[in-house]
Amino acid sequence: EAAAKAAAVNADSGTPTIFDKIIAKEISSTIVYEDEKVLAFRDINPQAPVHVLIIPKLRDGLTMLGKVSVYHCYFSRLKNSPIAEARHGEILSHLLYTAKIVAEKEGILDGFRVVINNGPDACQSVYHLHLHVLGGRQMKWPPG
Ligand code: DGP
Repeated sequence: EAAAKAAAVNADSGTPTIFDKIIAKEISSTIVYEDEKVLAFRDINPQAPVHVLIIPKLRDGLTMLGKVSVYHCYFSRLKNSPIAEARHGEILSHLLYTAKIVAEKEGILDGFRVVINNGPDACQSVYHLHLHVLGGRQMKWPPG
């Protein structure tokens, strides 16, 4: 089953990232929630007592939420990074709904933050769309 998943992931149009290996369970992670469409696991470098990443299992042409200006493409692979289109509406809403499920499971419904770092200017480091769910401490605004 893991091999089938990996093959499906490799067939999509985005460049494979470390998150594909996490989905295929080739790299271990602490999974908080999983269904057929999304995987939620603890960030390796937590910025809050609760720091969970939520990713779509099949990127289906979706790597980023929005386009990166070519002037800011430090890495050539970003030039063709697939971005959200109308057809991604269902998975985008499912990702956001999963943030609520994760917050509920982690006991942080009274206050949590959902972050998407999009593109180099926002310090996106893994080009597989992901939501950060942060909580368990007082958040500050504006974020750095
Ligand atoms: P971003 O900077 O928004 O692209 O966030 C990427 C996050 O991914 C960053 O907070 C660290 C996390 N991360 C990177 N590699 C791994 C990994 O192998 N395992 C886990 N659990 N998290 C990772």
